[in-house]
Amino acid sequence: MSTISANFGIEKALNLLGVKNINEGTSTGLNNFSAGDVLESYSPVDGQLIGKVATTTKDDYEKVMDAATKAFKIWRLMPAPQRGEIVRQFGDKLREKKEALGKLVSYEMGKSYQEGLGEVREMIDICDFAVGLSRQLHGLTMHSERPGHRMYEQYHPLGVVGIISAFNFPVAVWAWNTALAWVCGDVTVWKPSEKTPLCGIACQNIAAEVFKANNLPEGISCLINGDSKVGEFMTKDTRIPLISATGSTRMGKMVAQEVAARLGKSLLELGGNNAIIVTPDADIKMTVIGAVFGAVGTCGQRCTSTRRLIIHESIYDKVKTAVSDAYKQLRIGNPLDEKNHVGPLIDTDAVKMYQNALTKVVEDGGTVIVEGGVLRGAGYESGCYVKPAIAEAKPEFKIVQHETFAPVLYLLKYSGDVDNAIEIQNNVAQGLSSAIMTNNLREAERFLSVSGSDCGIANVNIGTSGAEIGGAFGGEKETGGGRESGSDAWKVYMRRQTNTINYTTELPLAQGIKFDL
Ligand code: UN1
Repeated sequence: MSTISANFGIEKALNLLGVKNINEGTSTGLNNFSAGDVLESYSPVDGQLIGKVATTTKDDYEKVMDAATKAFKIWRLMPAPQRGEIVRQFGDKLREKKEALGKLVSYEMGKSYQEGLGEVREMIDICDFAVGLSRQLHGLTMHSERPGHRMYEQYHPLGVVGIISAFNFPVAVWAWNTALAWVCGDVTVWKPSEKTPLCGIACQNIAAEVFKANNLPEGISCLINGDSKVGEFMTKDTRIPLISATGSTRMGKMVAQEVAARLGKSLLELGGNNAIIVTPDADIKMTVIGAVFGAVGTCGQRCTSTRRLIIHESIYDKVKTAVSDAYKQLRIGNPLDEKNHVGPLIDTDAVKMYQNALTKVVEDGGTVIVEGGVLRGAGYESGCYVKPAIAEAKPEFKIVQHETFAPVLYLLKYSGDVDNAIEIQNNVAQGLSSAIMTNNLREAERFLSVSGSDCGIANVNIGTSGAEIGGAFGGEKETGGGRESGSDAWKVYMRRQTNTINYTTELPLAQGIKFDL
């Protein structure tokens, strides 16, 4: 183990989470099935091998599905508020292990420890939300057109829900899905990103502990590991009525096609190309905080990261200077060290994509105003640390239209009124998150109106990232159209049934049809 892991308590955290010394490729988390190929998890923080995890073979997968389908038959019979009680216990376990899990997230994925803790907090929040929800899985009642008839709808669980999640939120996005799915009566099979398999095992261990303590089958929460081939076991599997997938638009298109081909449902949360509009009435100080956290938080690897600042020409130079000055304060380095703001990118492939974006924006005619570059030397041995960069660009540049998962912020200028900025903002393929900074009520309302932002999330005087769990999370267009987390997102995890009950001795037909025998 490296000094970093020793100094920052990583070994202790790995121990506490049961993910230390699993280096023989033994565990898929559920029942130690036979070992397939081995996934190696290297930390982008210090380049060290943290652990090895066995990938799931087709045979393993069948065993997992067997455990999941059997568990569903038990779980669905438990009253929803009792399922809520299990989720409450799970939330309590997360509270106990918050620091350790936050640390593992930071070490395996590279986000700052503060953001790692924030991610675990997001898991706890969704558990709390789900506990309340477990008493509110309600349908409507409606009046029947026939006398002596009653009509209502109810929601039943779907069955096995497949979850495919990305490296950037290696634990929270799983929890958004599982906490809701579990209270809804579903069981879950999760394929975490192959870049963060230990986070997956740590979560599985916590869930397994709770299910065991309650004499419930571990199959309620299953884990599989591997790349897209393992994901395909699920997308092609007719036993899985819903696949919830988070990741790139490219991945989402493949998942959507495979699931649709068997008429399954998919819940997709894909790429974003999120912008903040800065109008002449913006509070510049707030703009700077929102924009900088949005662009460099999680090293620009949130699907909600701020990629574009659309600034009115009258304040363009002022905002440009203020944001560029703020970048000078950024400390880049080991994310476990709380004095640093920005950690590494996930791997060296991500570094190449970052470099490519900076080359492309210049080729397209843009100007880099805050220089990027890969950091080398002591503390940066993993080769994954980069300098957050800013470039002046034009909205139509190909690279600006593209989501680069890295800390590259494009400054775009608009003139005239706010509708022009909204048009620039909407004129991309993605539609996840958006924001406007303004103290002008008319501009804010126009941004939120029917001809305003076309994104799933539209904020006023807040950046694009950092959504709370209480709202539905997701977006339109190439973002995939799915909604996870709060509001009524739970409905996608259930099947709706309309029930009509006749309590008379006659059998009148609907629509007044006569059918006398
Ligand atoms: C993601 O990047 O996939 O709104 C999720 C946010 C976080 C979730 C991001 N609460 O930035």
